[in-house]
Amino acid sequence: DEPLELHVEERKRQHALAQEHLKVEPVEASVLRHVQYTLARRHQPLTAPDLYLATALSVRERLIERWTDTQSYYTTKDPKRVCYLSLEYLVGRCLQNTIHNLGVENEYTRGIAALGYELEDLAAEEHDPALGNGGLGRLASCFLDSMATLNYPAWGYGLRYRYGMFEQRIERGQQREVPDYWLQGHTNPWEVQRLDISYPVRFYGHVHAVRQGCNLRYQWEGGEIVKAQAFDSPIPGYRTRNTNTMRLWSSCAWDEFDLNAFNAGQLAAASEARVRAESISAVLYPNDHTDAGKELRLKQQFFFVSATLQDVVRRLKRSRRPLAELPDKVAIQLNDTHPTIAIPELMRIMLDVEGLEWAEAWSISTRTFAYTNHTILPEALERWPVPLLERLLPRHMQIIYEINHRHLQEVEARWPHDTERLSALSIIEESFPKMVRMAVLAIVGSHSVNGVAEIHTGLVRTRLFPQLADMWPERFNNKTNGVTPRRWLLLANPSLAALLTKWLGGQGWVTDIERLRILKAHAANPDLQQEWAASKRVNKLRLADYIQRHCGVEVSADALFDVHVKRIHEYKRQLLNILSIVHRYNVIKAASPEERAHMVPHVKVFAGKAAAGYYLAKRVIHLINSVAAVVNGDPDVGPLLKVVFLANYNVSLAEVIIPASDISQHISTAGMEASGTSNMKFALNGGLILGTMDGANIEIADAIGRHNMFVFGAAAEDTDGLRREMAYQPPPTDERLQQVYSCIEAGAFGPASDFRAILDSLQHGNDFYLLAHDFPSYLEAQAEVDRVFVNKADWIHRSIVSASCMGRFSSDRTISEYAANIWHLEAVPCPE
Ligand code: CR1
Repeated sequence: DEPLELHVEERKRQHALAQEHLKVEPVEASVLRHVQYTLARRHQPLTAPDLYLATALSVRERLIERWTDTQSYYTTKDPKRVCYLSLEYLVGRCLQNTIHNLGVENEYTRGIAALGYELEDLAAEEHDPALGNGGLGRLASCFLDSMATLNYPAWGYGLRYRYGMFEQRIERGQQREVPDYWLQGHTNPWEVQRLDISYPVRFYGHVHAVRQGCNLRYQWEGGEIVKAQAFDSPIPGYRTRNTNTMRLWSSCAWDEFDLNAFNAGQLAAASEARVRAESISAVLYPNDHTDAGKELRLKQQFFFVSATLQDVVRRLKRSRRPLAELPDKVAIQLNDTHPTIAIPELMRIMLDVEGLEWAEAWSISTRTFAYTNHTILPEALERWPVPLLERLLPRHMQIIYEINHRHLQEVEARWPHDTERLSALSIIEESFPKMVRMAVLAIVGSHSVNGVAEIHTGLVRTRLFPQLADMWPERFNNKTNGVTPRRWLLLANPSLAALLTKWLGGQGWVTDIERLRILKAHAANPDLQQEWAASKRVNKLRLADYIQRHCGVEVSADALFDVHVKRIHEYKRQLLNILSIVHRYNVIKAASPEERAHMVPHVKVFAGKAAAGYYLAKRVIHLINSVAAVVNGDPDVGPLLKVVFLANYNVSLAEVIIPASDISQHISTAGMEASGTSNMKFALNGGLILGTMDGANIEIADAIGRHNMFVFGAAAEDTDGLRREMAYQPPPTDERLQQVYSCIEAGAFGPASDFRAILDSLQHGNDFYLLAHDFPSYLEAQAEVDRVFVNKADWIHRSIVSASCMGRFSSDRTISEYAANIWHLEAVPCPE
């Protein structure tokens, strides 16, 4: 017999061989291995859903190697990390994103083809996880992509909702909400349940004071304990080994089952606690911009924040560091006010659990936290009733009072006897009941407060929190949003991506979109123009096909594709758009055949969800669909005007729509859209913008040249004055707009009663959103669009110039700014 050592050596050799084999295992073999051994479907015919899952599992293996390497590298290096706290992520599909970031697209495209499928078709099998409402959640996901790509040691923390954003169906022209049980019916290959990582989270209970020497110490006790269970998703950077983690918490009962109750025959009582616990992470609040004002919502916020901070403190302790070093080791970014309760929770941990003194604890806390504001709409500024906080989080309410007391003392010292200032600066609003202003708490407790576009940051300083900006001017800063060129160009627009790679001599642009600027000098080059137009056409055909399949409406790729997609909201003014479409319809109907022959054919594309309880927004969806039905069925109009509403707007649908636009609309009432991020995606994909001087439109216009954008409407600084003037003396309604009202009232698009609320808001309201006011200049801008569109060379020139000047709007730039100026973070590239 061979000596034992040799045997061991041989085993090692075999192991190494197996490892090697794994590495070079062809894609087909790896996918089939998963079909056979993971899915246990050896003898069934291959189906697309199975093959998608097997492919995802195969890709995941490669991903996990990098992930574990990165995490252990971070542990060894122990660098400063950033924790991005967000109650929303709009991840989008993962398969192709992962394949591209790993740089294995050729292998996988070929391998899947060998199995008789197209990779793209398999990718479409993936359910698009929608754990967010709109721009804010999608921004968080773009940020995670950039942080990984730039090799920043980063964690995204959030909630793993069982039901994400509702699925929107359009029935009889109206929105119906269907629950989105995104986890049902399949395993999610992009997450790993960390059974070893869970924390208790307490609610309710009482505060107990104990004397310690000459000090009082407080203890939060009793109440209800819920378990936070970690689910991790790898976030791969693009062409780097670094793979970060998005950790989402799921709630479950602390004691799986109350056995005593069960034994006593109280079956229902025994599972009650479980149901209550699970309800915390059950559903995303599908409210865009409104404070849900629900106890459950506050529970969600605290649940996610408490688990996250326990995780952060545990990691610090594992590296044997005292809490005093927290700000050197961790930066915590609060994505809007939703995670603000983290400030009193960190204070509680330091004071009550770790025994620190207030002054030190406060210094640690403020140096750790930074806050991003995403809106100035008053309805979105969260305020929690004091009685609710006292009941749900009694110790936190005490701490908030103490923070406020010390804060107001500072105010009093700087501005003695200024009661007006004191009440404006107070964290507590003296209403009935009293309210905690979460934004004020966030600002008082952070070292940085940022807005998301220049105009927005200005308004945060001057309109929203002038006294706070006065007190701490150095705290306020701007970080204009950005979008990841990986998902929004490389993945969503393969034909344009190929063109860029060819013209820019390589794929370097994917991580450095400033390089697109080179194209500007070639914008008039006929070869480039011709390829550019061909690429746009491919994307328009793809969208036309989608429209045909989903709405049964045939549209021509020669028409001007005019797109308005985003959450349905009064301030975003989808209503203004559909009213102008009714006007266009009237003009076409009144035109002679000769005149019609000179008109530019339009395809008007709408998509977006309305919050379930937002009555007016839902009426607008109904109006759009009703107008669509009449216009699309009118033989007089034919191809000159088509109107479609695409149901269930989400990341995947955006990927089809955005590359296909000629024009996209970003027409919020000036001063109301904080930034917008889809405007960036459209422009990056060569679409031109029809917009108001609002949010990031202003900076985009600066970057691409204002003459390359179609701008209209009141300016932000004039809106208040205009409203006052109009209230004093209502101006006459534009004749064309009056005619549009009359059509709707006469029942041209169905019973006028269906649209009564809309008409009332327009005719008897005070035109708060300046719809009537902006209508004439909006029509003028549209006429200009039509004039330019007929000159193909001019149009393409503008399209190339604007895309090529979009370098500033990569989320890579945004994240570099956060890292340098707020987080003081260094890149930690993981060696290959
Ligand atoms: C803003 O409305 C911005 C995103 C991301 C939204 C939008 O203009 O682009 O945030 N705000 O910064 C929001 O959802 C709750 O506030």
